[in-house]
Amino acid sequence: MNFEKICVLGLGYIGLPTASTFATHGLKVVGVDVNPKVVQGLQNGQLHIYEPGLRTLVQAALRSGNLVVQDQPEEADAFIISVPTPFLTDKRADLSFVRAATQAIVPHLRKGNLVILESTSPPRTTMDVVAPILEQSGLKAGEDFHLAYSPERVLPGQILREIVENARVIGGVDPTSAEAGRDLYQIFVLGDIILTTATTAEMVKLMENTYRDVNIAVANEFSRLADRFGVDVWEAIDIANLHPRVNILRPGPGVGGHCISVDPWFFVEAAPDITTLIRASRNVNDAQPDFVVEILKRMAGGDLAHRRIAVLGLAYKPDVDDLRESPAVEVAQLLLKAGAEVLAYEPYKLDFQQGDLRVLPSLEEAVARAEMLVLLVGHKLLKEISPEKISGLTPARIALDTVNGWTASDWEQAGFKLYKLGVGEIEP
Ligand code: SAJ
Repeated sequence: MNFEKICVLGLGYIGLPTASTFATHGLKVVGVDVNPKVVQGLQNGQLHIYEPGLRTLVQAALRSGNLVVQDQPEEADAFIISVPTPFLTDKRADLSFVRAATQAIVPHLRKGNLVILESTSPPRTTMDVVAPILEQSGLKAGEDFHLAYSPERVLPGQILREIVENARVIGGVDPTSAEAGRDLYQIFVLGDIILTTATTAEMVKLMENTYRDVNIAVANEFSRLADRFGVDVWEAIDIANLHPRVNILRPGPGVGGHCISVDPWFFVEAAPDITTLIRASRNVNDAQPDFVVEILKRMAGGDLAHRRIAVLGLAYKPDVDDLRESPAVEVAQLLLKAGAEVLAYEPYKLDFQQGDLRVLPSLEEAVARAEMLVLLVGHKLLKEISPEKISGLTPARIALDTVNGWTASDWEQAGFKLYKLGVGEIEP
């Protein structure tokens, strides 16, 4: 199949890089977003999200004239749906954005078109939710138009490279739809393109993130065991990982972001009777912020009320500006709830505010009155803090490192008692 013009619905972390990459590869691309601020910003070359290299790519796409941004889709050869699928408070997938975007395509759908869903979705969404909406046009999926599911698997922070280089799975509602999807993505994808069914592709996406979540959960549970038995979990993991068939991930303050902490719930929702392990793993990871607060409470002598704690890092993982579902934010909120005074610093989001939680303008201000320091995110620039320099800026002399980002001996030399998550202090 040949493509000259496509419509990308949803210009977030996935849709915007996808739309821009197609545009810089010569396709006419209509980027669509329902948020007027996003549309106006992009029309003026301003981005609402941060991802290394993205600004340059978007500006090149706009300058070439191949990318236009507007609030409505229009006729095209292919439509890509890349809108969010958040979850509701009861952990069920919220498909309202997927439904609305699909509905918006209906008036513009023509015979021979290709529609691709990229949003992470519960199994069977393409077949049972998207196809029936599109068929309101009077056209039949797999007969009159092609329909496929192709999940994005790029890692935030490395999106622009991975979008091109990663292997891509394309699941069609029929084999011809998958082939049409391959014809589209091979315009810029250098990785392998694997064709399968739509529901297999949906499962693959959820399985990858669930696998990672379960593996982080076991690492987090090991950190609690190490804490109890007087062992250094980081040392124990390094030794265990020398085994040729073992690769334990890293414990930390919890699992955040918009993918790994969300996607496993889609399986649990779809099949609650057969997802015991997946649910348990989610619960272990979700409880990890409580474990961090419990350690801080021990360090504070049993009570956190009125203790001044410098919270370093609020992002969901190192070197990104994304605070969605961040366990570090959860730790900060739990500390506030326990009556502590939280002095937060997040170098990538200085304007962040959530209830009483507010980011201070500098590291110096966060530590100036602190009694304790806690490192919650392994941002490069937080890991590189000099303990000697910090000791002159803060009255605090105890610190907790939840990500194994600091070297204990350096901090001890600078006069700190450094505790680490997953390092039991019980003497052997
Ligand atoms: N984390 C740990 N320990 C680890 C690794 C990660 O606690 O050993 C935590 C991180 O700090 C973070 C969370 O897990 O809070 C998730 O981070 P991540 O780097 O593992 O993954 P994401 O959410 O940024 O991106 C994932 C990736 N999926 C997989 O690696 C299987 C990415 O490839 C997907 O495209 C993305 O989800 C997505 O969009 O689904």
